Amino acid sequence: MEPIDKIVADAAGAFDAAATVPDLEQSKSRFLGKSGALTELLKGLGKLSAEERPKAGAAINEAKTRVEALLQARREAILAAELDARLAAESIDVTLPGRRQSSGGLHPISRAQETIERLFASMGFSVADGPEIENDFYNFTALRMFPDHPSRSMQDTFYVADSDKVLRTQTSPVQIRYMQSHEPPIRIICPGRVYRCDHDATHSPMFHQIEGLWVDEGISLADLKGTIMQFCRAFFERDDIGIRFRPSYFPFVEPGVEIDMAWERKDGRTTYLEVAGAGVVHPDVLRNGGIDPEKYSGFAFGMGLDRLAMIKYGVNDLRLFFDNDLKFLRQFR
Ligand code: 2NL
Repeated sequence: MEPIDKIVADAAGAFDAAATVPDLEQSKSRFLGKSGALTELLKGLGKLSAEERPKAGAAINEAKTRVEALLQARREAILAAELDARLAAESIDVTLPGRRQSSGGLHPISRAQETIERLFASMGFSVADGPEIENDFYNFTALRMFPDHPSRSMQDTFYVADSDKVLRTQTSPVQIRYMQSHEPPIRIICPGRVYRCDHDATHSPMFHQIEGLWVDEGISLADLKGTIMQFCRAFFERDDIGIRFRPSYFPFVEPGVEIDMAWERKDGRTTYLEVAGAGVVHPDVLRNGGIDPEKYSGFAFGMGLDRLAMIKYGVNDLRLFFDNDLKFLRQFR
């Protein structure tokens, strides 16, 4: 091999061995730099004879062109390889599903409560609320549940130690407070959390109640029946629902009733579901609320919100509402 061809071959080998552009520039100077192999050859031209010189010069220039072409080819190859590596490392799979911001939703109990508030609002009822930690007077005494009254032992109450405070066992205390601070006509519903020492498939120590109260001149059980019927038809979204009263006892009403809702099943038979306890407000309870029972009368009712939600949404175990299992809760979004 001619020395000049050896230089070109050496350059090709050196360039191929360079892994990065800086490495490549280092190798370049060995061949094309100030004291590079080809530059040295050019410097030697002067020692040649006049007739040898053009041929040798042309050969050196041709070698220089080849080395420069090799250098450029290798430079492009290195840059292309670096780009490929980056593209592979930083690639984005545009076919992957996006990461969505998941949206929350109302708990089914809250949804049922809002629906009920809206329905009663359309019948002229306001929403009232009050403390969940009550004192003995508002939770029991004002409602004619005296210290030795069986009603107090009927419900196992959470008492706050060394005080007359209890976790309210129903939302009636809100209604007593409301009567004390408002003149009739009074038309309110009181939704909220209530507490009793009870825990099984159908009882939770915390549950939700909605009580209602309508006090005005001449209010009777007929108004109660119409109100509850309207409510049930709107809430359960069917107009074939009937209402049945059964006599019952609650110390805060006289007379007292249990209200059953009747509806046609698919097989044509009528089923009854208990939806509320209710009655005509006892005169002493009106008095405790600062209202004259000679002038005014009223009805009151109490419904279990959790139970109404179970019936409406077809839920068969009360505890599902309180387990906070997202698979269950997402069905109601
Ligand atoms: C039930 C029974 C009832 C009431 C609640 C009430 C409130 C006042 C005066 C009179 Cl301030 N009554 N509330 C009346 C009868 C029944 O609830 O079984 N609820 C789930």
